[in-house]
Amino acid sequence: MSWLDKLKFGMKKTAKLFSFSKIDASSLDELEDSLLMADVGVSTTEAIIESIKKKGATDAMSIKRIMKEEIIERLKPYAQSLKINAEKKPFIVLMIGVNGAGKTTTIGKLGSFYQEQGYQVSFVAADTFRAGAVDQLKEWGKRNNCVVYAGETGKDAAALIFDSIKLAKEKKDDIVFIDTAGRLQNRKDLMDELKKITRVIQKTDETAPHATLLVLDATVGQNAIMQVEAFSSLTPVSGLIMTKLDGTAKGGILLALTDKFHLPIYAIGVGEKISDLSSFTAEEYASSLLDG
Ligand SMILES: Nc1nc2c(ncn2[C@@H]2O[C@H](COP(=O)(O)OP(=O)(O)OP(=O)(O)O)[C@@H](O)[C@H]2O)c(=O)[nH]1
Ligand SMILES: [Mg+2]
Repeated sequence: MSWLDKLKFGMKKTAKLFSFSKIDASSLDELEDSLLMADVGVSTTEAIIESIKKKGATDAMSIKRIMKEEIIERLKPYAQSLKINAEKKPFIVLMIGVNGAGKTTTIGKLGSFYQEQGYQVSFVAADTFRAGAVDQLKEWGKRNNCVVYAGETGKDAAALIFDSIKLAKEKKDDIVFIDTAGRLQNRKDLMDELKKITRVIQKTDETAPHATLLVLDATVGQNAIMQVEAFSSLTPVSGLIMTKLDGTAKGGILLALTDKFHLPIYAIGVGEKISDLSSFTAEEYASSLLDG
């Protein structure tokens, strides 16, 4: 299955919410409910409904067309790719997010993506909190045949990162992906640790981290909004990665997120395999929602 098929297949549960055939006076209310249920968010939902009313659309075909146009227009500015600035050597990418969002898996996938483009990539196993986390990243390192800088579980993550960046500089790595422990906003100790991590990274290069990617699990729906708020309050987030779009009824959350935070979506995850990462395009996303 191509990634687009996977996305379409995965988004079926979300798309189902929009599969209407007959339109009458109550349909727009129904559509409004469906959009909210798909976690599209209030403001985007209102804009879509307004647009349908303004354009006087009454049949299912033209309503879908208007919805699609509206969605593409809203998402287009945020469909960006992560640009690697070659002047930064290494280009330091910090991956953050709550437990289980898909940080480690996404690093594995991104490593493969950038290596294929000729970059020398390495990983830093800075999740020194969860037992097994270091081995999990080492597995991804093996799959990619790339270096994984690691220490022992329980040791200070910030110190490990500092040392690893030094090594990466010596080895002339082009891109370093730093895996971090999953943390929820109620874990003040871990949230403070993240601040420390960014401070320490800045000591190696005051312009670093050159990208801080917040990884979000699309299946959590509206909760993703709180996650962006919590992480952004600790450290500047440069962009989002949405994982698990291969099986969610809440795929509309992308619209709510971009609308509220204006952050680029650098990639989307559509499965657990190394190749299950794709760049995000507004057209394909809208099509996966509406074209069935
Ligand atoms: N279906 C699907 N599963 C995914 C995707 N991305 C990650 N996963 C799965 O989600 C689970 C958690 O992924 P991890 O990469 O370990 O998540 P993490 O954020 O590193 O988790 P912690 O380190 O525990 O905070 C794993 O079983 C992954 O295989 C995706 O895009 N689609
Ligand atoms: Mg992890």
